[in-house]
Amino acid sequence: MYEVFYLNKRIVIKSGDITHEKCSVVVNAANSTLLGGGGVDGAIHRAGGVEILRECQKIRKDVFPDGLPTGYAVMTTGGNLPASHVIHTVGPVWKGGDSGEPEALSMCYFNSLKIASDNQFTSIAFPAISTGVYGYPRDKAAAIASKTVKKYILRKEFPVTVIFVFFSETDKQIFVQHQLFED
Ligand code: AR6
Repeated sequence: MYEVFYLNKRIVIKSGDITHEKCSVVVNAANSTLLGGGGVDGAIHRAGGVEILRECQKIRKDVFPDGLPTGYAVMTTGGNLPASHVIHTVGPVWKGGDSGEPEALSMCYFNSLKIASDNQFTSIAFPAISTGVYGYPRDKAAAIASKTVKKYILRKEFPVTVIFVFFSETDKQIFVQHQLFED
């Protein structure tokens, strides 16, 4: 289906399977164990292979023995994915919106973008973090994601392109209706 662009085409909105995305780095909506799960996490580990899991296990052992906190992000190889790397971030579980969920979700995007710019990656693809099993309402998540990404990339040269990959056309449309890139 057709793609939607914002901010001089530095933002691309599309639907599809993020594991097929040919970009520098894809973001994984992980859980704090970093050891895999369902949804996009399961798909990334399946498509990327065991090398990703091995690096996640090493990060757990060496840096985050108690698990990766919500809002944090870490990077591994992309294994067999077209993307060379994966950034794993832990989104907030939706509890009604008054438990710091917006700030935590914004941190996921900010910390992932920071890793991408520190590594001078040209392109990064995000799934709709927290909007699956973790229950974050898609309209509210769209506002947070777009505001955070816009603010970041207008100040930075890298990543040049930020791709939002939605699993369905409907999810893409909800995002487009609630994004704040043009504000
Ligand atoms: N490509 C793009 N988007 C996808 C794909 C895919 N292959 N698969 C699912 N989505 P979720 P969360 C969308 O549940 O809410 C896992 O078990 C999906 O439609 O994957 O952050 C983890 O291990 C939804 O919009 O992540 C954690 O335990 C979005 O990705 C927990 O789920 C996120 O849905 C994290 O929950």
